[in-house]
Amino acid sequence: MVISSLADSLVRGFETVGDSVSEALFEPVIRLGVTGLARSGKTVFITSLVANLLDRGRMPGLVAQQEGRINAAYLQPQPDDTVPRFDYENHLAALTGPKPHWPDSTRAVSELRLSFKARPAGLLSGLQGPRKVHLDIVDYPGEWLLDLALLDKSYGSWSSETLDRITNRAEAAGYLAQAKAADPEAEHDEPQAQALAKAFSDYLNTARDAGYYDCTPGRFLLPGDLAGSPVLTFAPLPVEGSGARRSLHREMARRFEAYKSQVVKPFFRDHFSRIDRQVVLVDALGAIHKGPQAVEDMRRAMGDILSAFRPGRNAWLSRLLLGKRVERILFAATKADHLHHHQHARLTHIMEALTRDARDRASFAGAETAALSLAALRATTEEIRTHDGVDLPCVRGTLLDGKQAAFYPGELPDDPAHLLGPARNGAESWLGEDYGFMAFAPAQLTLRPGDGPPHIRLDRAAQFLIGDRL
Ligand SMILES: Nc1nc2c(ncn2[C@@H]2O[C@H](COP(=O)(O)OP(=O)(O)OP(=O)(O)O)[C@@H](O)[C@H]2O)c(=O)[nH]1
Ligand SMILES: [Mg+2]
Repeated sequence: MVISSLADSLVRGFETVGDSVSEALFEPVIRLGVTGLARSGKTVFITSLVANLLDRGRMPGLVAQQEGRINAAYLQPQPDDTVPRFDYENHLAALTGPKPHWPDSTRAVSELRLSFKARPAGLLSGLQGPRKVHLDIVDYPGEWLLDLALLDKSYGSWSSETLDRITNRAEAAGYLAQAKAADPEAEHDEPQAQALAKAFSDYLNTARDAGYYDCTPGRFLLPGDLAGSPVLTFAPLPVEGSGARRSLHREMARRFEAYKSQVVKPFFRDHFSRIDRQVVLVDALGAIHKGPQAVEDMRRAMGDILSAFRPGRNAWLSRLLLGKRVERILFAATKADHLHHHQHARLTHIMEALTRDARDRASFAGAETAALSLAALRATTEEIRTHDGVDLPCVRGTLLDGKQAAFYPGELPDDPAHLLGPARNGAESWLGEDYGFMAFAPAQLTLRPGDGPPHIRLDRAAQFLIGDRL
């Protein structure tokens, strides 16, 4: 324990030295983390952000662009040789090709470096020539942040909390029956351990699809290279004490500890601890469509995700960060092109309310935070349709089957409490209003030279996240 935390501190120490050396050479590096739960819009966000930073015709909200200070922006090989590169070209081809479609789901961390040549702002602008600023964008699943809470738990306490939480969920019935039939104190038997782990990860996947967001351990959903390895072959069992030697209980507990030290900690050490700016993407409209329980669950998951940005609560993480902090955090509701712009402010208020608890409990150790609603890739146009004598603000787009449709999603409340209140009080469905959700395909585009793909407020997001450093 002592040795590993010492080693962690050393690694951070060296990185800090490395960062300040490149700062000293006037090539500052901004490390931007992009996260969110599954399907929240991370891949589309990064792809469109990069395309719009390369071709900045639609980025008037980025002050350096507005002031004509960005001379060039270009992609470069990223500095981390062992992290997969974010597959920008293929994702962009999917979104903007002749048959536009959404990119495939991504399951692991990836990274991309974009470099700018920009003249500094203000007085220095005339005196200094352009300097280089590097932007390293890191895409990682929000579920991995939820795992931070596991570090404080023993196998026994994690098991009992998890079993308590899922006991009434229909999706968990199959796993719970298997867990009940197992004898944790019997001798460890690998096929049985694998069957339990498989049933538990099947449960996690079904639960996530059903709208639950508390689906940890995160790597069970996104195993990548670790699929089938012992660190992912454990599951919660009703256990007491520390378990007999060679028992199923003892082996599961050992693997739980291995998951913490060999999966969770390296992620925080190698990726999370180096982030300067962070955007947390949230598919709030998707959750509202699924119903009150999904909204409540998402609110809780957001609270847990955000606790990673208040490291005071976790001694290990505080030691690892050595006082370094994320300087800015943006909470963005994605896919705002599903709403007519007259509802965008309401979506932003809901976003603010969803994260308020987490923000109130402690400020993010001095980080500046903001909330907004955006569409990384605008797939719709707006129109007013009259229905039963009432004007409905609609959006129109192409459905996944190629048909055109106009769509009215329902009226979000002025006061977010009208959604979050019932959600918190366990309502089964929304009273009165039904919130629709329609899956639009990306629109066919003909881009003018110098323009990136169409978006909503991506320039404002970029200004908040990196504008002050350009
Ligand atoms: N209309 C619209 N839909 C969007 C937008 N961004 C994302 N989507 C939808 O949301 C889905 C998920 O987007 P991704 O960017 O793949 O989300 P992700 O967070 O990378 O998902 P995983 O990699 O599976 O975790 C897409 O397939 C689209 O259907 C947007 O700006 N507008
Ligand atoms: Mg993705």
